[in-house]
Amino acid sequence: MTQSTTQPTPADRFTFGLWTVGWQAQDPFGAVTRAPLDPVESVERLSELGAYGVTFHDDDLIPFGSDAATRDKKIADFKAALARTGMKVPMVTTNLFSQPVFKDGGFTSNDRTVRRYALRKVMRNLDLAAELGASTYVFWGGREGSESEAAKDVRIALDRYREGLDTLAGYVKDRGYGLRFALEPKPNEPRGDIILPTIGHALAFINSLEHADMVGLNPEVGHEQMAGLNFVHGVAQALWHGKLFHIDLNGQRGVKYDQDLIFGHGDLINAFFLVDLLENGVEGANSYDGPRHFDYKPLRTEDFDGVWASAAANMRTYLLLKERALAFRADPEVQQAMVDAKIGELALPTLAAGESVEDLLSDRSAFEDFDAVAVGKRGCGFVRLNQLAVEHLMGAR
Ligand code: GLT
Ligand code: MN
Ligand code: MN
Repeated sequence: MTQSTTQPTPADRFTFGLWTVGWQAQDPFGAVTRAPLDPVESVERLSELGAYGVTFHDDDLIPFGSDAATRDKKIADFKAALARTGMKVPMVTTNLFSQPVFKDGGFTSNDRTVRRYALRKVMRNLDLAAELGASTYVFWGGREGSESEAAKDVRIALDRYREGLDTLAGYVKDRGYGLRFALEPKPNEPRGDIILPTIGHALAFINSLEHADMVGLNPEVGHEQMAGLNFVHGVAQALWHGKLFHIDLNGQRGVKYDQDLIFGHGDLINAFFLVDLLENGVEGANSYDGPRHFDYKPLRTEDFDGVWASAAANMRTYLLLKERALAFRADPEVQQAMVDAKIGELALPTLAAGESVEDLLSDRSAFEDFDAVAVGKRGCGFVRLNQLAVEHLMGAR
């Protein structure tokens, strides 16, 4: 293992939310354990570590309630740091969850005045996102939900969610901004139940939008795993629909609260196959070429040395997994095991080119003469393949 391949560079396109390294580590049971971090310092430190860029919520950069002069100064300082370091801002998002006004949601609050305020808050930040050259605008609806079925009619809430996104997408198109929207699903937390809880729910919802062409997904590792779902499967389906617009990488250990661990510090085997999917996607299939965005929380136990160590750990873990995934694919034994397991055969259409249903019906080998019992006894060879993956992952091959 050479150091060079796991030393991140901007070409790897690693990005971090300002809210990740800047998390002060307050949780429902305890106070902050770290001082606030200036966004300028985050840009500089992440750049030194080899990152490509940063992302932010409006309130991460400009504290909520700031006056116009403070706002202008914060933006100017941030822009200067970007110019000094060459760091980019590929994605921007809105905080529609921290302030008490959003306690029942932004786009789906029962209170119409809150919904109108939410739209204006997003519009103002869309202007800034466009100015900074971002290409993706994320919508994580953490407060769009309820704790009681009596409190919200989900069918009507979805009408309002759609209205909000249609209005904002129309705004982006009218202004000629080069932004696409990426919805980020999550099953629960902070609300008891969140609307658009999984990748699948969000994909179906997108189909109902007026500007569906410019709306895709920003799935997060931990959010699917909180629901016991396989993240690699979800991302593969998002890719299949051409809807993987962005991705939030982190770690999660099973069905529990949202841990936002360092990438790879949760389900490592799933992380290995995720990197394999992103880096070595099946030829011809939709592939992902966007930023590798880390949305994690440095552990509450850490000081600032631990914060920067954890930022570096995300990138190094990703690059190590990429290296292992490439070695896995290049291993002749793996290639043979894939042939034995008929991995390539799945790409063959089930009917031959030009074959009709009548042709299939008259093909005796497909049914009358097919020995289903014998074929049913045949092993698939998947264990061997999986063990080879585990051995590559462990550095044992
Ligand atoms: C919040 C959430 C994340 C989202 C961010 C974007 S904010 O920290 O936990 O998963 O990606 O709004
Ligand atoms: Mn999360
Ligand atoms: Mn996220």
